[in-house]
Amino acid sequence: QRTKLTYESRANLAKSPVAKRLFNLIVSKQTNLCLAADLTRADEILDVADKCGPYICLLKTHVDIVEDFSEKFIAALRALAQRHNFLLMEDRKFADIGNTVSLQYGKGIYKISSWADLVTAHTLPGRSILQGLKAGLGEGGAGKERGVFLLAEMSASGNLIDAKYKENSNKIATEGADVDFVAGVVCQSSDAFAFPGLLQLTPGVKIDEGVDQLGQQYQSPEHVVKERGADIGVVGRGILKAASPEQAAQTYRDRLWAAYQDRVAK
Ligand code: BMP
Repeated sequence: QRTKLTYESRANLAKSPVAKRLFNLIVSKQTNLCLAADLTRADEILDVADKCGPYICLLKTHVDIVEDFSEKFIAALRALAQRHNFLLMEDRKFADIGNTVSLQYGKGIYKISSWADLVTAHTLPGRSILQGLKAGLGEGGAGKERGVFLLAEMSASGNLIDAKYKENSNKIATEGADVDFVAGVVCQSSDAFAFPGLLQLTPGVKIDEGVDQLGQQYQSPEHVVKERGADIGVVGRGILKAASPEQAAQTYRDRLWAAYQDRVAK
């Protein structure tokens, strides 16, 4: 059972070079916290990335909500990622035909493949989503370690994903020629996939469990790690809206890490 194995042992099983790097980073830094930096100004994102950087393994962006996006912002974000040793994930949730996805990944204003270590994608279009992303590596991303997390479940109440969709998403993540590009799965439960070389990224984490006004559903750090199989917990507003985001990041990091240690000890 993958949830009983340590991150160290799973690093050796990973087929994706980025997944291997992320497993090892989690171990060396002792954090399985991902910060969802959902802020709309570049300086706000850089500020929270600098303050929370020591406590996170991954910083997740929605770059299309940044009102003053610039190449300078990306350079500064990459510098912070290097200084504090975390990876960058652009949560683009690609979901189109291969050709369109390749353009969205490599071109346009954002040139995502040139700076994001990881991206997210829906499995809705099928396997061609992986081929499209690989094609979009282009000049900016070619030769660099890049990978994708595929969505197999969502935290939104009333979402349309059923058991069959989840099972087929697992097949796309674990079978075929492009699995070396898949670093993990975004999901809500450990039965979404079994292969221990992939990472489970689980959003919808908050110390105060409950729902927001727009369908988001929250579980505690302990619950997502111990009951749902999360390898990395994603926290946005639980940190961003706290009186001290830095202190909140530390608390989430401590609780997620303790829950992981409990999980593998038993
Ligand atoms: P928050 O903790 O503030 O609710 O933020 C959750 C983050 O995780 C958001 O960036 C959202 O886009 C993302 N997310 C999610 O909430 N549920 C999913 O199923 C998949 C996601 O990527």
